[in-house]
Amino acid sequence: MVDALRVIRDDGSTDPRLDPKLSEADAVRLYRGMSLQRILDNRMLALQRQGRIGFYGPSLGQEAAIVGAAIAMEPDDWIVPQYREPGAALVRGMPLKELLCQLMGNAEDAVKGRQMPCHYVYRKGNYLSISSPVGTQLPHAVGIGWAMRLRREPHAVLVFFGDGATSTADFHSAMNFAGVFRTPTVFLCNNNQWAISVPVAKQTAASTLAQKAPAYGFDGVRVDGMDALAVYRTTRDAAGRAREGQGPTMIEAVTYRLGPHSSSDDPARYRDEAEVATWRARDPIARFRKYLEHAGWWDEGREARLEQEIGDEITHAIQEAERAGPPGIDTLFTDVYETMPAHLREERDAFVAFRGR
Ligand SMILES: Cc1ncc(C[n+]2csc(CCOP(=O)(O)OP(=O)(O)O)c2C)c(N)n1
Ligand SMILES: [Mg+2]
Repeated sequence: MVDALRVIRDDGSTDPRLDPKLSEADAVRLYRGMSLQRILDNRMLALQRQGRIGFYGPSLGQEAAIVGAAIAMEPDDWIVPQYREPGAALVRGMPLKELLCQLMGNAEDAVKGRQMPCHYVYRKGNYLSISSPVGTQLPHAVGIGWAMRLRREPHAVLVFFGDGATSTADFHSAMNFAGVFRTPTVFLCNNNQWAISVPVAKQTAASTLAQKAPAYGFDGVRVDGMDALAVYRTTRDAAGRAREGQGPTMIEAVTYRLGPHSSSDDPARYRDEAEVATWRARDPIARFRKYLEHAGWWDEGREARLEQEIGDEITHAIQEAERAGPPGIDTLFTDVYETMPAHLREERDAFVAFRGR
């Protein structure tokens, strides 16, 4: 088992010294958020195979490390995602239909089809638009935190990134700036053991990723990322310290990418199924369900109702999103200049006329 902070024991009981003592309602909300992300992933991978969306990146195995962290943040805090965190946007209130419209890049997509599928943005939930290049979100997140300090806004920023991102120059710049200027940043590294086909052992010679944080002058904590309560507790505490002006924390959530990197990847070509099976046995959703059952908050009936409800919501969202058409052709020309210059107007008019023919 991973050498990291754990709260939920194998039998579903919790370590009393570490248990964040969630209410039943909050625990069920967390479970629902994880289940929604899991069911959504499976449905979207199928939708991609049917050609109804172009691309998808699932979060299978990382639900606790994503939803557990997102739920620990306050509504005024910011979330800066990597690209595997639709579950975080959804728990912040992003409507499923809006998420589906982004995947389809249609007229009702907030970013008008200009981003790759899975590059969600949810402005109302302080959920930043995704930047594709690995690691570039880290300086963005630190910059948001620095701006908050300058404006004396007592909020925190949670930034997600992968093990692969720790090899980028942006990781170093962001961690160093955060340490020196004590920005209110929670660095959440989802160490899912792989960066597409590169294993974490080829990513770093350090024995953990969390141990990099002290070199930048702040704490790094290693938690069992398959344990939603461990992730929740650690993130909640780190965000609390950040809001009080005590600076950044790095959390290394030890997880595993149970699925492919994306719908374009076949992990059977580079990793051993036996390794996957070992990690599958630590499934974060099954683990949390055990905890709910142990607390007397869950049973077969509630599980069946939840699955049905989520399945229906997704089906409804797909139907609604598929009703929207493609973005208007003129949107190719908008949003670059506040007032469109004459040459661009001319090009647009010519293009629209050409399309009309
Ligand atoms: C600068 C850059 N190089 C390469 C890629 C292609 N790429 C996309 S995701 C990825 C792996 C990232 O791995 P990790 O940070 O561990 O995140 P994970 O996918 O495991 O969640 C790579 C190499 C990219 N998007 N940007
Ligand atoms: Mg990774």
